[in-house]
Amino acid sequence: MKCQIVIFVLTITWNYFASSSCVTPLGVPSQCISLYDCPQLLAAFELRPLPSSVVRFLKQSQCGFEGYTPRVCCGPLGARDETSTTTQRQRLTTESNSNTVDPVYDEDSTPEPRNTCGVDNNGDRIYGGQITDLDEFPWMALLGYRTSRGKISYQCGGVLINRRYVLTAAHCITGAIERELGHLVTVRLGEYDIQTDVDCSDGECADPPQEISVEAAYPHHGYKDGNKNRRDDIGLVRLSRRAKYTYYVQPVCLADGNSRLGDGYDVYVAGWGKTLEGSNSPIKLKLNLPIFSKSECVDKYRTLGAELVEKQICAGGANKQDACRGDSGGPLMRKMRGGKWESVGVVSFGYGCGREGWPGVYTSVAAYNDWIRSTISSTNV
Ligand code: 4AZ
Repeated sequence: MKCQIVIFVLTITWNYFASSSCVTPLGVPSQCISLYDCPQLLAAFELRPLPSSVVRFLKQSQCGFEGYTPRVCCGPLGARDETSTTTQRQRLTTESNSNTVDPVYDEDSTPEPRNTCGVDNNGDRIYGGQITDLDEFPWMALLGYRTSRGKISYQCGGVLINRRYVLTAAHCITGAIERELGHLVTVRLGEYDIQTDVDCSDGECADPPQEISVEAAYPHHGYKDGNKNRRDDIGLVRLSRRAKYTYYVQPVCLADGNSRLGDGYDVYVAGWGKTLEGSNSPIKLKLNLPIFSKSECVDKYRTLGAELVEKQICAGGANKQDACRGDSGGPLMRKMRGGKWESVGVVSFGYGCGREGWPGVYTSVAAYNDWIRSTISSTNV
């Protein structure tokens, strides 16, 4: 009898594990099955040479063993690559099929849907200080400006929100930055260390960054250069071609009305901005900050003649813990329940950097969610 119970329990357990549900590294719900029953991932082993990003993806897909056979959370491989999307809804902007004109994709007309945005495969590492891991925050973008000397200078940040649009600050697109630095001409995606061509960390190397020229930039109409409170400091950059989603290039989710952010709530800011050493960081950095009381923040900034509005968020306020010059346009982010990331704010301004009691000011993404959607849908033509 005892033996029968044991066998019964084992059978149930076996059936349970034989096909348990799981979530793929790209955040797609799926089943944990034998590698040999998953043609998508099995096909990856045919790649020669096997890229390190694919190896990592396969490792992340593993969800156990069946004897000596690995089980995988079966789904599309790493990059939801362009070949699989070519059969999807596709319409052309022009009557011709010329190679010089990129097709316009309907899915570029909206931010990335909730089921596919905000997937950061990272999260199983111990971080050294504030340096991010190679594959952390794969939606981070660096904005490049052509200087009067003809060089490209990377000075602002942004986030990829679908294959064609980067969200940033209005002051990174228009106004003083253009006069003082130059015209925004390029966006770099999948970057980690701006000093090296191929970025490696712990024996893993990232794909080279994707450098995509800027087709158009749309600062919010309400933004006025020189306005002390920097209201409506938000803008969109349209890329001249679609970014390719890879392990190192992914879109972030956008906060909406449901994203509640109380005082003290834990958020992150990331970028390549100025550090305590005084110059911009060559490596992507991150910083954990608390949301700062909005009413206290309003009172503080009022003393400087800046009337903050509803659509702004304050975060930080601790000594030497802040975003700074060069981080502008980059995201304030939070990890949602379920592990995906959404952008809740855009780095806008502050009273210097890292002054005790002086939080940084961020444009609220939730407050401009409708503006982002309508701007994308009307410009993706
Ligand atoms: C800037 O100049 C800047 N401490 C960005 C953020 C902050 C200050 C300055 C917040 O881009």
